[in-house]
Amino acid sequence: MNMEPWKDLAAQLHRVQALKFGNFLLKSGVTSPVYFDLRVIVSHPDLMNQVANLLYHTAGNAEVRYNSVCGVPYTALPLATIICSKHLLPMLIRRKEAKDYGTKRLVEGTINPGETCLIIEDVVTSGSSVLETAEVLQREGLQVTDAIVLVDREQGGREKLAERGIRLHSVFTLSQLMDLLHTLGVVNSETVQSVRRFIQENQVTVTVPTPVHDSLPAMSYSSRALLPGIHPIASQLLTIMAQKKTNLCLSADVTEASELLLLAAELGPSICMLKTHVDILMDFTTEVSSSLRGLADRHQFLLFEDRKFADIGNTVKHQYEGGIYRISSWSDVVNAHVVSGPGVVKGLQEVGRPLGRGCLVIAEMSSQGSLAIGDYTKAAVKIAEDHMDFVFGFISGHRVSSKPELLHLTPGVQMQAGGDGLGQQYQTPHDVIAKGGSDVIIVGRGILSAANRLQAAELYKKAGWEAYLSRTGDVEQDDLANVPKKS
Ligand code: 5BU
Repeated sequence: MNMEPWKDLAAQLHRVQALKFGNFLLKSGVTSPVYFDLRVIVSHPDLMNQVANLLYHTAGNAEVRYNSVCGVPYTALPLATIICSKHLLPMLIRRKEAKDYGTKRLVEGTINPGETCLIIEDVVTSGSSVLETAEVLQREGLQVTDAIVLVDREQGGREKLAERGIRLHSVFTLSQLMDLLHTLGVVNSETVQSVRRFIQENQVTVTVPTPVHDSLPAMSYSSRALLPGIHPIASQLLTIMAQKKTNLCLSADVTEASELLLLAAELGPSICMLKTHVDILMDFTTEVSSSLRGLADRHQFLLFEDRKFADIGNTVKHQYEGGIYRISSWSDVVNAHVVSGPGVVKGLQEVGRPLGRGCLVIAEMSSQGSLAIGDYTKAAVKIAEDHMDFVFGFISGHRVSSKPELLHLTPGVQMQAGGDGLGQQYQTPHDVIAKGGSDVIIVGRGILSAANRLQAAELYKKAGWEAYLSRTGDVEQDDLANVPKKS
């Protein structure tokens, strides 16, 4: 084979300092004799074309069959663009930024489920970024069989990807690249040796985590209710859901107490939870909250005051316990924004824990442009996971934690995806439960605006339950027998 194109590319990469030799402290704390910064190549159009060409030919030489191409963001995105433009191939773009709740797509372009998408990447070390992109594509129904990379650092990524059914083909392995550079007289044999040693001594052994979505689906509500150390409120809710066959929470956003109580009485048998905003009632009295409590106990559903506490610990303690609403005295569940840090949970916990109450952390919001995304969501998950003796789950658009003890409740649900003109965004029960891996659908106007609210509630109950069964493969029937019946 004529090695000139490879040799020339190796020389060019070195010339533009896309790879450097010396002593580089990596994020992991390890010192590496070689460092790649392939982002610089975007400033060199000739080089971009050269790289794109060799990536394309590497796929051809390996006889890879594919229908579309997707670059791992960001460096490989323009490379994929060049390949697709030159060879008239359809491209897909994977969004890297955190998903803005339910409606923003994670993959842009025309997705034809069943087709095969080829992944393009610049450097592979552990293989985790290729895998992340592959999982996003696979969730859209695409097949991912092969990935093409400019440099395989030979530190275990190829094997990791093979474990997940993805073949990795490289334009260069790091050893090949070193040999070429040595032949070109750019590096001395000492450097070649030290890179070889580095490769041998730095094999990535971490197991690539299974994606949050895929880690749970088969576990039934009733088996999760029995997990050791699960919060009693989570266990109670899961048991109710399994026994009543409903994952529907009614968001009872009405302004008159009589209407609220009527809803609780009529729709109580269809729901696992009733969510309130007591501060929108025109006529709240303590009799209202005690009647609500009575109805919840009679029809076996939990009460959730959607108060969204957000202040410092000391203030939320008073807001939870006192004032006219005395929320902690009747509501099983409350929720909190964690914008103020973990103190909000600690404050609420001082009041709620002795009463056996539970708290949901707001990890994402359903409204358009919500700032609860990305690192904020991650920090919210951490706060929840650090306080599992009081926090038993999340408000989020989809599953954000892989811990089966934590529940996910999702607002912004209607039978059809869309919005309300004031920023609310809707997903369908199937999107939320089957695709997103959430546990409970929270429905307000989808039911409240219907001519027959009970009938609408039954439809949501059925849709939510069917989505759950499609996720778990109907394991509920078998597991239900193990759940102790409530006396
Ligand atoms: P809807 O009528 O189904 O749109 O009502 C949704 C309810 O859920 C409403 O009470 C909101 O206050 C609540 N909600 C929400 O819509 N989105 C969120 O992110 C959170 C709460 Br947190």
